[in-house]
Amino acid sequence: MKIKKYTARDMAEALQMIKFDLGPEAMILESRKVRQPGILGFFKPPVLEVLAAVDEAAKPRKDVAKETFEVKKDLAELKLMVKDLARVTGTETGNFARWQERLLKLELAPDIVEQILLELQDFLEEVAPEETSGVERVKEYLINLIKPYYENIQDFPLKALIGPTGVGKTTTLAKIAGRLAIHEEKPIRFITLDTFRVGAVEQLKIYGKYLGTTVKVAGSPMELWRAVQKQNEGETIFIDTAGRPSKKQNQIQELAGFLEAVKKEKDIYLVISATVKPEDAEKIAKDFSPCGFNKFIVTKIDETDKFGVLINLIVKFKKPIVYLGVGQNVPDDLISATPELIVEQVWKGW
Ligand SMILES: Nc1nc2c(ncn2[C@@H]2O[C@H](COP(=O)(O)OP(=O)(O)OP(=O)(O)O)[C@@H](O)[C@H]2O)c(=O)[nH]1
Ligand SMILES: [Mg+2]
Repeated sequence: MKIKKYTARDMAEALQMIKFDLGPEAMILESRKVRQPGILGFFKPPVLEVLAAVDEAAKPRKDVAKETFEVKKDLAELKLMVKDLARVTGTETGNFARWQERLLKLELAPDIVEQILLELQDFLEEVAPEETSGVERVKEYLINLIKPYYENIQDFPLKALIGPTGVGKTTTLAKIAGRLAIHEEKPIRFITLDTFRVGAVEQLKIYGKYLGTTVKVAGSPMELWRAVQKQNEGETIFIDTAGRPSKKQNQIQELAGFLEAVKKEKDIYLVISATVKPEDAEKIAKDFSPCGFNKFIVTKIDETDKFGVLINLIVKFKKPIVYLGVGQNVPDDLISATPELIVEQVWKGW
């Protein structure tokens, strides 16, 4: 008895190899799908490993022309059978590849998708992306992936919002302050560093008036330091800042200088719009890192339908997204973010 192992794309190809090599009397002993070796193998379709045997004492081979004809006939029949089987079992393109495609469509970063596929490999090969059990398993994986960044979050009564131009810093500041002042009846105060944009101070003053507080303008780090020293017990101070294009590193450094002058512990929220491309969001976070932000806020969730960026930011910068801005209404269009809520939001793009 001669036993040999063959690796092929599918059963049809394996059979062709076996018949050619061992002759038509060969028997299939075993077949199984295996992943190709190495990391890249995860992203390629699995191959078929077939163990075949032939009794060498069996009849001598038929002539080659006849044998070739028979192999071709067998092959055609087999191809049909394999196709039918794939249709019936719904594995025509392979669950694994389909998961990869769907996860990338959520705009999750390719390395995060790779991590999910690697860690849940066995499970995802068996379950289609349409099945609830598969979706729940991946959601649970993502929740656990971002959860560590939500543990022991501190909340400081001094808060600054920074970020690119027009992302909704001032509006979001008014939303958070509004929650405190209106819903919790806590004292608040506004300071703005935005002496740059025409109308910026007036914009904040309107919100201040609505929430029963004044606005102090700080034109230098020293003025900011002085304004913050006057903080009363139980009061929360909000610092609004001018939008800084992330390419302008000198402006970001200047902003970092202002924030460093405040020696108190504080929350620095980097505000990013959900409408930017995922790679741009990461670039913005990198560019603003000299300011030492400790939390993210993602705004304009209502203006897009792909939210993978939420998970990308948390995982890559190891910081939580604590609020989602979901519209222009102050203070209502603001949601406190939890890992569960973030993953649900991401799944809206599924
Ligand atoms: N759709 C939507 N619009 C928002 C959201 N947050 C803010 N906006 C709008 O975005 C625009 C800019 O908001 P601002 O708060 O002035 O933005 P900013 O970041 O302070 O802008 P600069 O100070 O000029 O850098 C306004 O029209 C807001 O109403 C949101 O969550 N969803
Ligand atoms: Mg502003």
